[in-house]
Amino acid sequence: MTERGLHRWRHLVTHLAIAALPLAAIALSGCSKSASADTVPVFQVRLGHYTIEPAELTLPAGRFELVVTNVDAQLPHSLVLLKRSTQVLAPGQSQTLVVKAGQEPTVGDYVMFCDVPGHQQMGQKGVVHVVDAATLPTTAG
Ligand SMILES: [Cu+2]
Repeated sequence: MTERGLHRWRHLVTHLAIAALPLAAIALSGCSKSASADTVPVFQVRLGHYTIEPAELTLPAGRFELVVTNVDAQLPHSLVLLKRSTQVLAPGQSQTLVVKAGQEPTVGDYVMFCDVPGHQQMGQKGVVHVVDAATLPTTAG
């Protein structure tokens, strides 16, 4: 590389570095922003012997994951929440329902229940309150 060529090269590198700086700043702030926004709250539901624990649940609309586990040692169970449902889970099995922005259930109160015949009548049901995520406390307690 000639002296002149080297100079042009350095000039170009400096320009690239300056041009990249604002991009890097945007990328960084974008990252930290989306990191918190992408942290989807995860809730646990345990299907017991004709029970659902907790029997009452408050969920943020449009962004939550519901980990449903059959903790009953004997019977299969499922969980139905509006149009969403797990498969029938064998004892010990679990399945995660993922609800994203714009998806049901939207804000409101719903019944969740086990869809195995007879189980809901035996009391295997609960209440879900879906609320605007902004109204939920950000920290526990
Ligand atoms: Cu059941």
